[in-house]
Amino acid sequence: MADELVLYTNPMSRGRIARWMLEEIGQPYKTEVIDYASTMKAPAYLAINPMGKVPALRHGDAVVTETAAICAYLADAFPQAKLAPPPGHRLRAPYYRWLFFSAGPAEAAISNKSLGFVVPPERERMIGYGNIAQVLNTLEAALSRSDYLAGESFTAADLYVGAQLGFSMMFNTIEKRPVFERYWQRVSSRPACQRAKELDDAQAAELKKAAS
Ligand SMILES: N[C@@H](CCC(=O)N[C@@H](CS)C(=O)NCC(=O)O)C(=O)O
Repeated sequence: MADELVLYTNPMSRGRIARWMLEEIGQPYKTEVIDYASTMKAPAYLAINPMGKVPALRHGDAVVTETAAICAYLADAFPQAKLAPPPGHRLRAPYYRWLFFSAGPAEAAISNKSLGFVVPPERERMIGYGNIAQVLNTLEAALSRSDYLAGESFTAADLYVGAQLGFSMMFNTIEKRPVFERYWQRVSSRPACQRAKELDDAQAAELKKAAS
């Protein structure tokens, strides 16, 4: 029997990105909702993710945390879904590049921007992302060159970068640049993204109803 896939998530979290990835993979999985006010910092969940944050994924006895790592893990664990260039392939270079760029510098830059934190210009050289304009210009240039970030087809890097840009534009954390909007439209119109959205929206509505 195949190892069980369990996504520890909350529909109002980055867990939405991990669910989208699971829908792309097309394997059966279960979700366990972790509640911000109770189970998130309870010992049972801290044993899975000591950060007390979602998402986390369990695959048999393997646990992966960090949304980008979950996406990369699933792409490699289920190569038949063709969501990553094979290990050793040259396209692995842009694939890693944009996945790590988005999970590291871009995520930090966008989070800091949403908090109104501006790196003093004289300190930019010691901050991995420099400044937010540099990050967004770099992504804009990469996305202007081709439809996808690693070769001619959609990969987990597009899923992760697309979700970050899409959600950030939705929450007005970054400006809506036409290149970002076209890219988000392209990747979010995928059936797996739509299914994940419906499932998470339904789960969010259930939680809201249960709380009222
Ligand atoms: N770097 C982590 C961030 C995870 C994260 O911050 N998750 C938030 C929800 S989007 C969370 O669980 N917050 C609960 C808390 O910190 O108590 C990732 O990419 O998965």
